[in-house]
Amino acid sequence: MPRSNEAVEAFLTEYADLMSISGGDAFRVRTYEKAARSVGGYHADVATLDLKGILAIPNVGSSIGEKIAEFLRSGTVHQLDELRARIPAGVREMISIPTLGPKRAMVLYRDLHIGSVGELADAIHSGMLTGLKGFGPKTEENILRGIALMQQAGGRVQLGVAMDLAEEIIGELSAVRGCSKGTPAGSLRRMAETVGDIDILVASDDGEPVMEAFASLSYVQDVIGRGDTKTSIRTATGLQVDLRVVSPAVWGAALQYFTGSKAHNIKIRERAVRKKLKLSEYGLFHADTDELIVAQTEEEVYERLGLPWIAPTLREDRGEIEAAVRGELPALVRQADIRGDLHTHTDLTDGLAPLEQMLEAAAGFRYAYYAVTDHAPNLYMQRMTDHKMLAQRDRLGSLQPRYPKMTLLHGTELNIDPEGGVDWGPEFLEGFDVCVASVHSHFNQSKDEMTARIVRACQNPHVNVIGHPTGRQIGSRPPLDFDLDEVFAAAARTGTALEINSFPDRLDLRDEHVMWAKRHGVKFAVDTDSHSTVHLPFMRYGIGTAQRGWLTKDDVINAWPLSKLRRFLRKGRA
Ligand code: DGT
Ligand code: CA
Ligand code: CA
Ligand code: ZN
Repeated sequence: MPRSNEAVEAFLTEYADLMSISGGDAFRVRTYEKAARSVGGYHADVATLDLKGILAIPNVGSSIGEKIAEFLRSGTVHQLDELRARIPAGVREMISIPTLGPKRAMVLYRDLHIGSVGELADAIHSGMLTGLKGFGPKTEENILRGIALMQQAGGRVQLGVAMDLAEEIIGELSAVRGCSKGTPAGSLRRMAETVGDIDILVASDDGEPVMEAFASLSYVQDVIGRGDTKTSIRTATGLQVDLRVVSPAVWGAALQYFTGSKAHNIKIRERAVRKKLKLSEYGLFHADTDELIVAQTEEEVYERLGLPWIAPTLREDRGEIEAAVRGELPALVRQADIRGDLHTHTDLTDGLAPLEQMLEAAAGFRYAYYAVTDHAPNLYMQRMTDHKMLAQRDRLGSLQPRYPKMTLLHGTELNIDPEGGVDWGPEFLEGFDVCVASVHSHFNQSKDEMTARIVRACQNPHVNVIGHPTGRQIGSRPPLDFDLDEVFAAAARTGTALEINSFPDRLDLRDEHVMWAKRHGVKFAVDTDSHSTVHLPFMRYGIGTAQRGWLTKDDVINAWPLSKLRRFLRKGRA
């Protein structure tokens, strides 16, 4: 997603929150929220648009359009600055508690003069909120959980945010003379779900111009440290970026070193020591003579240690070195193996782009098949009806001839009700090519109820994929509480795939759970859950997660040829 769209989405969202907390008109607040989402999902980079172009974005009217133009011109919007000045920083921080929300934050501030996250936690613990309208014990518990989630996130950012910024920076540094290559390293290269800081490695025999270019990038707020081989900066959003510049001659050793993880590297270095070798970011050396053996490529470094190259996504010391020794590393699923996406939306429900646009964009990925899975009727605010669903199916059929190489599948995303039932009965469900089913309500059932609910959904002969199985949202919503072993066993037994939702704030199932589910024999669908064309590229994050869970293409149903996929989707039905 273009960074300027993200920045505009963030300022519109903040504006809506601050309006809401200062008692602004609810309808106007909603208008800004809608516009924020539209800009975030818009296919073109807003920074390249004139006012007329900006006003063509859905849900953007003239007053919002002018604010966007002002923001793009000057980096700020005066009405937003005024609101920020009126509302104390502590209260603004309270809004970001995912389980509180601006309205309740306003009540607490106005009626109880609670002005910070810390004061709020104290107030709950001391019983100050007891009896306050709209704050039952359950709500208080939720707020405390939200505060804990926020503190756990502890300044780490989501993979998608970090990757976008890293790739932009690498793009700019690649243009510097003498710079022969650049790549993300650290947790980013390992595709970890969150990133503490961004590490970038660049190869050049002349570090100075690269450091100079880096320190003067537009995102730089502070230069934390600057040297010949390493410079660290902090961006305006508080994210640290470490840049290392090494000679191309030692690229492989440096890349191995700075990719980590620390735990993986410790084991690798121990292995070197046992072979009377020494490994550093400058190369692999004989321990006694300090003579350089290899440094140029990672492959050489691993090979000289008696190992095949190990993919960065595996380097977490979860058994990859032992597997490498035995010659049993998995042939990891790659993005090129993916033949289609099985969970996507259009503007018939809460997607932002019309069907035609989604299909055009999907065709750009050279998919062999593509499923449209709009929300089913029980998610009431989406206003789905049987009639609309069938009309969409007809439209999809009539668009099929445009895509001779991409089979269009008609699906839906069902809602798993509290008892494990779904929106439609078998006759209607039979008409879909693929059904995703997800939990979208009643998140707080007991563990036993939640387990039974999802197991029952797996037992439904028409449910093919459990969407975002744990429902967690990184940094904002905790996972559902259910017995993972029971659900994994049920999914494997019934031929129900579990989703790896590629949305960077979900990545659900997460890596460890993927590994765990695979041991039960579960199959997976790596899907984007796209609500806009700009979400389709999120597939790479789902693939990263699948690789971190040690999956091969045999484990991933949307890496299969259509005929094999279709058999799986029948679930043994005639
Ligand atoms: P993060 O930033 O918390 O998401 O995780 P990483 O893995 O990116 O950690 P970071 O940024 O501290 O360091 C990047 C890599 O550099 C790390 O994975 C291994 C290597 N590295 C950094 N400092 C050390 C160190 O003191 N000892 C060793 N063995 N490796 C280090
Ligand atoms: Ca890092
Ligand atoms: Ca670092
Ligand atoms: Zn969805």
